[in-house]
Amino acid sequence: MAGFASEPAPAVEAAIFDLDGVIVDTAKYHYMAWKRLANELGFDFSPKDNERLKGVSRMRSLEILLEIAGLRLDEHSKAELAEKKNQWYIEYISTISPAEILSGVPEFIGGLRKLGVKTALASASKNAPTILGNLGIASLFDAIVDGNAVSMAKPNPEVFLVAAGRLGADPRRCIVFEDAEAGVEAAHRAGMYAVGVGSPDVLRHADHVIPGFAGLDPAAILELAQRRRTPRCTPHCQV
Ligand code: B16
Ligand code: MG
Repeated sequence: MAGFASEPAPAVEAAIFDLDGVIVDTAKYHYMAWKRLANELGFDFSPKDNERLKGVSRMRSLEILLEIAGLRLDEHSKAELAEKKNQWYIEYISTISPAEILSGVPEFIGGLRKLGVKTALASASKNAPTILGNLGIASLFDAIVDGNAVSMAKPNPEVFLVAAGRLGADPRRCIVFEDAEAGVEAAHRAGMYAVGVGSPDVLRHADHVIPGFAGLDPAAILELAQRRRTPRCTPHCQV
């Protein structure tokens, strides 16, 4: 959505949103399914362990889970376990409804769009289309990039760079909203400003941390990002 011709172009062109843990708390369903799998394999899996799985791909999540238990399995067994976990997860999210959209999210995204900021969803989840369909919020985004469209999982910046590309936005003029450490790192590697959604103790590397979107002023967040907009590109930057 473009701004009015008389308004200066916003320094922030686009806002990119993670899905799980930012738009909706599907992280709890991922946790339930991974815990069920861990218990079936004979070990426990704590919420603290689960932090390491947030934002990373399904197969990498399984590998971390097996590392925690000190288990080594062949590729075929790993594929079977990942599929089993995914079937449980699909069962858990099958009844997800708009009531589970996190507080203030539609208002915040709508407010950004009114200010002329383009919006995208960038999620590692291959189940994102089902979740967005059940929540009925696909129309909030100008572009949707999910785990089916990218091959490299966060902290690789691919998903955010593809989202910026689809929006025609300069990555250095994008803000990312993320609940996972891996996602914050991916945003920084993409050259983007990272707003952590959750606890500052977990999201230590985010440029700014918010507890959630309820009552959050879109203009205030844009101003913060614009003020802190220093070039992030290092020799490792993949922009
Ligand atoms: P799936 P996000 C990520 O979504 C989750 O945070 C992460 O826990 C999960 O392993 C990953 O999606 C893959 O999900 O198994 O549904 O393909 O946070 O990037 O929106
Ligand atoms: Mg997430």
